[in-house]
Amino acid sequence: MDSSWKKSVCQAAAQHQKHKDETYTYGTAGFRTKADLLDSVMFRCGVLAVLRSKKTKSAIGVMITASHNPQCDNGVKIVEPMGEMLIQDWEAYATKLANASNEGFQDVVDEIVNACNIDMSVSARVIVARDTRPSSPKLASAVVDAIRSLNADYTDYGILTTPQLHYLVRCVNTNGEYGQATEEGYYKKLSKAFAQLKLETSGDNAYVPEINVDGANGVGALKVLQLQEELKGALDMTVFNDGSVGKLNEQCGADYVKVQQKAPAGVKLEEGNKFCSFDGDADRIVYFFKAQDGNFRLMDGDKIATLIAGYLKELIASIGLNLQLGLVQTAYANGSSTLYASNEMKVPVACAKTGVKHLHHKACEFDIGVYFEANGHGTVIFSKNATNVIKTASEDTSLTEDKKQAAVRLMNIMDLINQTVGDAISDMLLVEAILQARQWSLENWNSAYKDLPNRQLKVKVKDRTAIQTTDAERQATAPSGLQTAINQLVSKYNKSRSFVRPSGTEDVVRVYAEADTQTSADLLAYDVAVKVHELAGGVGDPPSPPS
Ligand code: G16
Repeated sequence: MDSSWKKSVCQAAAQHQKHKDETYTYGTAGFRTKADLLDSVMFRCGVLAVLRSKKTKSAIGVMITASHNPQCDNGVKIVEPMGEMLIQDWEAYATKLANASNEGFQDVVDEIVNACNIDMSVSARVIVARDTRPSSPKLASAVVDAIRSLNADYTDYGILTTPQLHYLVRCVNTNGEYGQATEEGYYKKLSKAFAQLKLETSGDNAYVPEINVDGANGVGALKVLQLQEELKGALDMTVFNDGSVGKLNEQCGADYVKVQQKAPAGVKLEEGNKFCSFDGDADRIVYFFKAQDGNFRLMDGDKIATLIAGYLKELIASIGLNLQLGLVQTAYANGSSTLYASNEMKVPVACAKTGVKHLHHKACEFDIGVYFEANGHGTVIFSKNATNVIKTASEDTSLTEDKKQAAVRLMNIMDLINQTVGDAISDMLLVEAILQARQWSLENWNSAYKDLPNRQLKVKVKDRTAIQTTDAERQATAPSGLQTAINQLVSKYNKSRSFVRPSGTEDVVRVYAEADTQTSADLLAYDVAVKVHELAGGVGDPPSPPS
């Protein structure tokens, strides 16, 4: 077999030397760290994407982004042929390749080729995109260097949201069946489905087709404006934090709003108006508003998930379809949302580890799997069976007009949803379509259930892998004594719960606590954070008590 590729990839790799002392970890959503440490990682992920493409005989996606992290960070997400995150077996190869010494690089490539039985003569195709970070163009060119050195095909789409790249990968690999493989095709697919979901309404309608979007000073702000043109007035969007003044994710964006439980900077919170926040690569969304009592109200991923699941369940029942709908959450899901979904909505609820890759996998167990993290990252996936059953119903002339209309609505909903991954733009349109159908304001939506007060904190430790967990991250198995201490602290408060886990995107341990009052939730989170600092090698000063 021609092995000239070895020489060319090694020559190219020499231009992208690994930092000798750096160890790279494949985290919750790929590699993520300070941008200036990532050149070799990007090159090697480019190599890995080519190998994966040869193995699957399909196009593979590479997205350069650090999503919700600060602007100085960057990262890479690798996308599978149908638009999912890289499969777990290959995360191990990615880690090994990223950490190979400069001298050992070719050996690790050979090892992957042999272990996966990859035919290097097969053609490969990689699709590349990046977010708006200043470091992204250079890192994207490291990926492209790798692809070129292996003589593979590639398309560099420039600046896109992460979910747009996931969409494009699936379009390419389904020869357009999922949609047209262009950015324009994405806007057209979504806006067509949204227009068809619009209902004629009259009388007492609390829904207003207007929304204020906090773009996190990132790519979502740019793309939502492009969508606006295609929507042709069906939804009036005003964009804040569009990147013209502020910094990416700084005091704005979905993560800031969710964790701080307050409106982002740059947004004037006025009663009666509807707001949402995207994160840095527009794969998360949370809604918020100023309630009649003058207070800030957050509609997080849990509220979005229950809105969607409730509506889909009703549509399925109205047609009389026998499809199992389930909801997948993580340990961060507010206890009230889980109770509401299982007791009131009668929807089965599953719990997965943090990371959409885990939730997506679990959601595949249902005919219709709604999955959302509380942080606003989520989507809905329809099994092949569900898709066929819904399509058949939409064409069934023996059904009553009402049932047929409901089936057609479900078809349009399937088109509106980006089933490959959580997508802030698509999720926003879906929420708007449901609110419109229900004739609801955010106050109406919010009244479904009341969140338990909660608090999230971060603790800096020497080595966050000292924290180990089990039971979908709800219990800590290491360091010794930590879980017992958490149990004791939790028992001091009513309706309380707390857990800790190492972040897979930031160098911190995350602490979550909820309880019957905000004061209790704040105190519990603080007490647990102190324990983490004490037992898990905290660095710097111990956490400060709540003010
Ligand atoms: C990524 C993942 C999410 C996860 C988040 C935080 O989001 O895709 O599933 O919830 O990181 O993870 P961790 O708590 O491990 O830091 P994003 O939007 O930053 O890509």
